Amino acid sequence: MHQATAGRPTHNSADRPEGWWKSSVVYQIYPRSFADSNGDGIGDIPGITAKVGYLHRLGIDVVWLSPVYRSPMDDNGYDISDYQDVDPLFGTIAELDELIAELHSRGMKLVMDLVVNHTSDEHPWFIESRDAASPKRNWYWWLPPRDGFEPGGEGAEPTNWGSAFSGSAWKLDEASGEYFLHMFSPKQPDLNWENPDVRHAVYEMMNWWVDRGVDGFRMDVINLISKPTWIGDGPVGPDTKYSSCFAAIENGHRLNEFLAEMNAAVGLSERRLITVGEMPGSTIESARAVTDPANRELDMVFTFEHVGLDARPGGSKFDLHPLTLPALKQNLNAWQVGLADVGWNSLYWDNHDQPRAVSRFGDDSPEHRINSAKTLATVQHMHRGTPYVYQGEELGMTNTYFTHVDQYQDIESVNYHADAISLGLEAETVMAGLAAKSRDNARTPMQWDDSLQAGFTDGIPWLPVNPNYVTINAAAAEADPNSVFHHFRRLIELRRTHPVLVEGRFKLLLPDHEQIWAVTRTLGDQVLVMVANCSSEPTMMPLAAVPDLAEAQILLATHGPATLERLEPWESRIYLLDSGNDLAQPAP
Ligand code: TEU
Ligand code: CA
Repeated sequence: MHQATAGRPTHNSADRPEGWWKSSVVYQIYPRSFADSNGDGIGDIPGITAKVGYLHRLGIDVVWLSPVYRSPMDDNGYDISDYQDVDPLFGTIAELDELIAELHSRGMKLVMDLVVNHTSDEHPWFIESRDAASPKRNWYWWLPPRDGFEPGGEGAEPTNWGSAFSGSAWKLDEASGEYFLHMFSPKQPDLNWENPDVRHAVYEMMNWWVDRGVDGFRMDVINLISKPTWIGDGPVGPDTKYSSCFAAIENGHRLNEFLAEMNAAVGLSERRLITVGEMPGSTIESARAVTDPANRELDMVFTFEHVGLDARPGGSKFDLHPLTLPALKQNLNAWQVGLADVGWNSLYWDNHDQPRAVSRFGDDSPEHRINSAKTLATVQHMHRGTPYVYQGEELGMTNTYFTHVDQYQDIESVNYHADAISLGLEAETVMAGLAAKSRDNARTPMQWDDSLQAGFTDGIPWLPVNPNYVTINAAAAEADPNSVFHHFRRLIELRRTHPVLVEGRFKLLLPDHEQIWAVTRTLGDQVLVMVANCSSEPTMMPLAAVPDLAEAQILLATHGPATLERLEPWESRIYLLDSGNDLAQPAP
């Protein structure tokens, strides 16, 4: 029993057996855009509580709630000014307690977003830290101007690091004449985790939430918390003024030490809380170390490799780059193989920072949207790991395709547009990058029904509802047994009825095939075979490359009975072979 949790409610093992999160499916809610209960056009906690039944019908085990803490909302809540209070925009602590109780009453769990690489610049810690004499000065990263430069002078920033939201990663504080580090917006100053007081203040806050019944944490850019001992310039790319601060800082030398200390101080493993670390720049090797249960750090990480394949290497995420199926298959396969014997994978196609899965990896045209949304889900769930469903993915919601820059609200998108135009990029190119990659694609309101504003609000939504809500909405999906919603429900159900889908050894077949994604999962004498056509053209399956499926039982398919060999556009099938390995080998 670790000291910090002495006398605190320990885990009730009944509903948190060892490794329970491996067989779970997590649903991410972006509160601003999920459901508005008071007509102010902004989603809120009572709106979420009213939809718990919907999530239960979908079969969801865990809800990950993006930040609802007190915040000036410079980055929609990822800039926190009070970790132990709910922002009035989203509701009250009491309403959050009601949501936790509602979820727990149905055997579901709640994961909070832990944003502790940085705080808001309106957090009392930073307000105190601004005073150079304050004991909280080194709770953040303060440095004098570059040698030989006056504060505020051109190029006086301590290093040439660029922020993730464009511009320098350093901001001058006129009063003290020093600069503070902010890897994201200037209203998101980075905490100094070298300072043990900072770390213990964070652990105390986490324990406070666990005592309120929270079941785990999604940890925001957690692999950025260990800054390098040498703070200096980095390499600058061809068409940028700044070096990438991520490259300089990610996966720092004390990261594993800090994560192990956090785990012990909060009893993350001991209390069997679910933990996932968002880790831009994480590698298979770093993920093995972080998710190895023997190291008692985190359960899983969010890697960014597969969501970076369609960006020009070395360029920004908005520099579009053609994506091929072999590249995507092989990247995910590498992580399957890399964490097959140690650690565990998270599985996601999108979230509140990524464009919509069906528009990016599928085909969101009316002809193929439904089947490609279903097939992307099948492909994901047939990989070994914990699946994450982003709100609306279960409906096949699409990108929003804004046509004018003024429609964008996301700080990253707005800043990128201004920066790119100032660097002379063609407006058309910039708008094409935003249409494909802007985070606002994921943040348009949830489409509940075909009434005004898609049933999201009785007011005016903070971001326009996607006009296709008339056909794409939860009410229509639940009423249609062949909808994307029911396909997700059946997939999630399969995890309960077929342990092979959770634990089964993963094997990629046909790695170079341009259209077909085929895999097997094997557990004892149970073998699942997935064949999927991930293209908008029909294709023929090379039968020699897959196990003999003649006698196999189909567990889930997007299309009706078909010839074994021919796969229609975006057609996928999951077969069950149930008599041991000899059948698992491709037919001779
Ligand atoms: O995102 C971190 C992150 O790397 C992304 O913002 C990235 O820069 C890009 O948007 C995705 O390609 C986390 C949160 O998920 C994001 O919403 C916050 O804006 C960010 O951290 C700062 O807290
Ligand atoms: Ca509201």
